[in-house]
Amino acid sequence: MSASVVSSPEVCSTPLELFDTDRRLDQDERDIAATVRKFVDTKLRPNIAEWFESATLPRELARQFGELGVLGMHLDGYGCAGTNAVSYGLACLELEAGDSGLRSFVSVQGSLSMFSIHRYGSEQQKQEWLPQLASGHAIGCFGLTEPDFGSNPAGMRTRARRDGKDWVLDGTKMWITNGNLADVATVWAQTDEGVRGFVVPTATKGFSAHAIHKKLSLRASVTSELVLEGVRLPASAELPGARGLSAPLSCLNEARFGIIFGALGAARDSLHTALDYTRTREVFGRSLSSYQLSQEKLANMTVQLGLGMLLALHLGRIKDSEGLRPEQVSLGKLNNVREALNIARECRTLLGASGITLEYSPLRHANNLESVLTYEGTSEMHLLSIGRALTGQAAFR
Ligand code: TGC
Ligand code: FAD
Repeated sequence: MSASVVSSPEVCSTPLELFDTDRRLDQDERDIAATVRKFVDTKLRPNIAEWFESATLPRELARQFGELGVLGMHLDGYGCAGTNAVSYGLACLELEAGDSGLRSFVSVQGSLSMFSIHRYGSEQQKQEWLPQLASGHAIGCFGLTEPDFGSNPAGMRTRARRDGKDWVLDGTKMWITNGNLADVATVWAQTDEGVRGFVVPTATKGFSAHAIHKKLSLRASVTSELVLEGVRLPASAELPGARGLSAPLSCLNEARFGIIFGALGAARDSLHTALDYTRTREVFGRSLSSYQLSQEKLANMTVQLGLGMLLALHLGRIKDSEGLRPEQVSLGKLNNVREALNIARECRTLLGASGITLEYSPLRHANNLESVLTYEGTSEMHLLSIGRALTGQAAFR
């Protein structure tokens, strides 16, 4: 017998063990993942069903995330940890194993609000906002989507006009994560010179945020409409480096990258839950896990989870070396969210009726992943982005 083959089948402690992905990580990456996992398991997991049911996310979580060091962790300076992209991805995965709403909070703060200021802001904007956002003393949001322009932000109607040295902003942004919690909003608007970004303190006169209720998905997350009515800002509020639509779209690449890993956390947690349940649930006199149909489901889900993890790590390593092309990010986001949603739904079937309650995580994850499939570019937008890369033809319009 070959020495490299394990002689007898051992029961895996986790499905990902079969892919041996942990050993593809360096020690720092493993430590970061373990730290975030412990934080999620001890501080968040015990409360998450309650937050989901009551549709709340406590504001003080921001400080806790700040202390944990995950806010803007992949950015350099200004109180940010400056980790590599893979570490950031792993943190997203561990957070989303708790709930997509938790990962959303961290994505929006670090990859959209902070990244937009870090990449395109003036030194004064960076000094003013980044340290407070990194520590969680301030909360940020990112307003790109509008009621009539989601997939097609190029059509945005929010307008910024010059009035002397000031800017005056009018318009409405829709579906904005953290909108009601935010101290500062990055708002994208049309100007006579094209799309520009603005750092808007939410206490500015004329700015208001309205919480969106009755959500069936991402309930442990604040989603809001932002209304800007004659919001007057000094010239220094403009993001000086942001010129055109490519600026907000480049921020999306960062958040989408986190989702490539994050969605796998929701899938992993669903699969762990289903595995535990099927081992102890007896049907027709035997454990549910002993039936071939159950094992087929568990095996297929493990294959998809592992392939998603390999893809995420592969893209992460490319991002950390030469950087990713937007269509590579699309490929990862499309596949991993789609497969995570399939896994969460399939896990729910294994739980039978018990699976429809908040006592078990898969349906909560599946409901959340409906939002994740839609935000940061719908699956259709990512298909079209890959289609454009393959054919050279843009079929968006
Ligand atoms: P298009 O002509 O393709 O591009 C306009 C300019 O932008 C450049 N570009 C990009 N740059 C960086 N990264 C990308 N991903 C880019 N995609 C395009 C492009 O090169 C061009 O540059 P230039 O210099 O030539 O002007 O633009 P288009 O209007 O045809 O749109 C293309 C499309 C459909 C892919 C884009 O509009 C799109 O991605 N739509 C989806 C919108 C979206 O994802 N919105 C997300 C909002 S934020 C959010 O959902 C947060 S949820 C967070 C949470 O809670 O976790
Ligand atoms: P639409 O663009 O109206 O799309 C509707 C359907 O039509 C989709 O299936 C879409 O794929 C399809 N479609 C659109 N165009 C085409 C086409 N050319 N060809 C084929 N099919 C097409 N936005 C922010 O700016 N900041 C945030 O923080 C934020 N947080 C969010 C949080 C949540 C919980 C949710 C649900 C959304 C959030 N969004 C945020 C908005 C999100 O980015 C948009 O919902 C998303 O981009 C899709 O826009 P839409 O909802 O207007 O759908």
